[in-house]
Amino acid sequence: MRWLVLVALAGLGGAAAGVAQAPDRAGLVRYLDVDRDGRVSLNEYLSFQQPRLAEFDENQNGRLSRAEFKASLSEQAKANADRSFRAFDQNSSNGLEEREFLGYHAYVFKNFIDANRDDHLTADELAALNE
Ligand SMILES: [Ca+2]
Ligand SMILES: [Ca+2]
Ligand SMILES: [Ca+2]
Repeated sequence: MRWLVLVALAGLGGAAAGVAQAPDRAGLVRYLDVDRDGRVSLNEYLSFQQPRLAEFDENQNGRLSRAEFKASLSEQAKANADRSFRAFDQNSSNGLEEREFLGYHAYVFKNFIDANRDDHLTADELAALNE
């Protein structure tokens, strides 16, 4: 299920070519679309991202270090990992707690994934990321 990780995509530079490898974008939207309204809301997207913090929190201290955060990102997003980490570590704890981690992903969703800014991701918007 490599493509599920790819939706975690989202470079702050906007490039998300990794999604081009997704075999079935409609299937991906269906997977994330918990309330079955045909679109992925910001909350549905963040619900997908939330458990990924624990998944990449190697030393289980409840926050992602710079290296752990970087490991959680797609290849495209890794290029901006240091800048993103600094920007979203708002309490200067040198780690991203859940609120900060979700803040990052909400920012990415709103600015790079949800093209028409209606707080929902559609298969069309996902396809557009390839262009
Ligand atoms: Ca939905
Ligand atoms: Ca922090
Ligand atoms: Ca949208």
